[in-house]
Amino acid sequence: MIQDKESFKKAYLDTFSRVESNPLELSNNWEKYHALVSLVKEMMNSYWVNAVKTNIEKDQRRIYYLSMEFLIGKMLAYNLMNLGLENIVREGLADLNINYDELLLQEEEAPLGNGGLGRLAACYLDSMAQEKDAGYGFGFGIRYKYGLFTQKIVDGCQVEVPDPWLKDGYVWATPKPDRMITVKFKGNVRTAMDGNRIIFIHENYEPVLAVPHDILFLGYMDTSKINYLRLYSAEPVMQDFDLLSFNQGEFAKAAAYRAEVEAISNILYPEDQNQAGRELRLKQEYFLSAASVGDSIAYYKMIYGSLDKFAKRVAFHINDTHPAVSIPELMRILIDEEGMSWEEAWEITVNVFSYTNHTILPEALECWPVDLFRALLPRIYMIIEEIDRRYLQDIGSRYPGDEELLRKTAIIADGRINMAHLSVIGSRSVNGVSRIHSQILKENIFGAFYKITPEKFHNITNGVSHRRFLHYANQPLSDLISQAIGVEWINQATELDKLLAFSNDRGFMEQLAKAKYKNKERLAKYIFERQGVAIDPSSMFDIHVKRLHGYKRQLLNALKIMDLYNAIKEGKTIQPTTFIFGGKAASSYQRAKDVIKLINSVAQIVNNDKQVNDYIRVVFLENFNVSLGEIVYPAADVSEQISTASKEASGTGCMKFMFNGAITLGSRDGANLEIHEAVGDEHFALFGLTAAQVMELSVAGRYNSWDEYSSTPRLKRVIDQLVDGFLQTTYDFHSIRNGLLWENDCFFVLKDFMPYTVAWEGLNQKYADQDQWLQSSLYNIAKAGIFSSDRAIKEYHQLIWNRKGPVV
Ligand code: 26V
Repeated sequence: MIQDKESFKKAYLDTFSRVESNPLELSNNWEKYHALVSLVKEMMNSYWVNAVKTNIEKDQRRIYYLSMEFLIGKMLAYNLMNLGLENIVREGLADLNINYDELLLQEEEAPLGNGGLGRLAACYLDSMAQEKDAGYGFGFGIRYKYGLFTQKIVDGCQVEVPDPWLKDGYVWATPKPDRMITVKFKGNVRTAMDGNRIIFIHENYEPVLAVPHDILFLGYMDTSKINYLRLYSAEPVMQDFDLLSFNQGEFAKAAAYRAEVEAISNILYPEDQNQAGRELRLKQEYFLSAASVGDSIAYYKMIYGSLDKFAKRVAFHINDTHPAVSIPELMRILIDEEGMSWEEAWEITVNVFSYTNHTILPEALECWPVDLFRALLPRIYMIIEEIDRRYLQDIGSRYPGDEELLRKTAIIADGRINMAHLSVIGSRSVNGVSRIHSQILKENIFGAFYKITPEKFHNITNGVSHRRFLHYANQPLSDLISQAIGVEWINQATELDKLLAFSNDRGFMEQLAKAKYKNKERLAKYIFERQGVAIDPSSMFDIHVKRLHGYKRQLLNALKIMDLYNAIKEGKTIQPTTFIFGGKAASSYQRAKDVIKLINSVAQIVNNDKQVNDYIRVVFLENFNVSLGEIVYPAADVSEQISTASKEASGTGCMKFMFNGAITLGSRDGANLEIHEAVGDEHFALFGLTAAQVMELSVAGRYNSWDEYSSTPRLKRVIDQLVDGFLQTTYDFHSIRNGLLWENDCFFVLKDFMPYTVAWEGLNQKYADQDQWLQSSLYNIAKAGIFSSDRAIKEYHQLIWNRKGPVV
């Protein structure tokens, strides 16, 4: 037990001598880091062993959260914070002449996600550990050898570089080869009779081993709050297969087999709003699904001896449709391996699955070509066909003559398998991730399903880990809050509301301003050291960080800055502002990459123009990721959340900014609307089209971007500046201009330009009155509690996972 500095030092030295091969004096920082992680892991392991016993004794429900992405961020300092040991460790190490902060730099961030969806899964793991009394939640994912690429900015353009995050071994994960699962691809299915029952025999398949690597996660200051993330890597079945083939002179064949297998967990697809449609992606999805479902069945039988009451004790949650093949996979196991009837198996399946939709963008909705699917997963395809056949038969008899309903909800149509339809039909619950998004699901993409099964549909607005993004990332503010209202807010984020009592406390408000300033200094230092751009911490930090995408409208922000530049050149004065951008573009998304280059070109002009750079500066942060987010969110004054209304399902960055006291400049979209509702007009800058207006205008002929262009001279000017030499580069921005004009501006950048600019100016003027600004900042922090992922996870437990269903 580590209670104080001395007991820590003893335990550390002990561990060090066990796990390292050099004496402490001769070892490097990595070895010292490795020993520290080993010690923390050992402690966490013993907590886990206790927790799992309680879990079984109390017969708690197990939730499998299946996700192709988990963007977990760095673990060492976060775990120590959750254990309440950070200071003890820092001081203990100092006594041993070891610098704790240097050890922290040794940790690689696991880049196993693209953006919001993956980070949400990580926040939910955190909160599932925290809220474990309602049921045990576990993450199941893939251990990609190469996660998301590292972004370099070269001459203003994005260059993708592989991130070898596993090169030194990733110490937090423990391999569990004894829990591996065999996953079967390709081959053919033969039927036979077993008495009077038809059985299905999958033959000539290619087996792949799914080997788990477990990472433990902690809740706050309570060692019984612990769960794990199980990440699978793909390995060839027989280790001696190569040797065998080698002896038979088939080395090339063996090498090809190994490469094909390992490809499955080799790389994360970097497209986050575009269905890949590739066989390898489907392989990954089935690999994760079969491993997770197989694991749950094996574990359940080990504990309970049979599958009795499986649906009462187990829940599977699919994070978007990516793991949707786990629905037919469970059917396959129950029928083919456990000998159940179709009806028995279906009753269990629809009672254990629930599905969250994270996007309505048509290009992101997964539809697999039947031919590709059937060749890769022949038995799973048969089961999907049968689910579809029975579904259509059932609906056909309940709604006779309603051909449209069948057409709108069928799983297989036009030679493709609609994974969203499979997910809705195979789940007992479907939810969206913000109020407006859930409404759109019901009225729009799942309208027909809503008509027939309204009880399936729910909303659970996303949440973020306030422990990571406020308590851990923003120590100055966290300390100030705890001094004012005590520490309970760390467990119960709605306690932050109590801060409102301090709005007239001058001392407190001064401290609040100081905390923000400190965070801005930290970011300014980071930017100067990495990118050589000097920025002023007393300027207004206006920050736009997220994946680059047309609908997220980084372009709108860039055009606004160009407009502002023009105005300042003509004598306008404003509150000095630093515009900060960050985010990655999918490697194949040229338009998004053009926008990165545009932002960097604008930055060049602005930052090198003496006449304006007392007022504005522009920075594009290289390689935005979780760790950089932890420096960025606390430093923001303004949070840019300006997606085209209806397109951003929720957004979660908006919440991370809010917890850190930024004021949102937001469109009428996703969670912005709920943040606005929580803080009111006075503390939020809302602008632009509504979702209904966007949908109405999207109908052909209702919008003509040329009208906006010709009727707004300021706008016309900046659009022309894209291509008239103003940007002083040979890079060709015609494609961006064409998108806005000849392609009729599908994200309504021009339509929202003036309302956006006006809203920004309002905020900028407000910044001049620091007292008023700080009031709004405080108000945002105080009202952020409902956006904690603890709240979201409680809702998942209440509304979905623990819902009383039939006991099967
Ligand atoms: C689709 C595909 C298609 C195949 C290739 C890989 C891939 C990866 C992701 C996706 C869909 C991603 C959907 C998504 O990321 N949605 C975001 O989810 C956040 C968490 O709910 C939410 O805050 C964002 O608004 C939403 O865009």
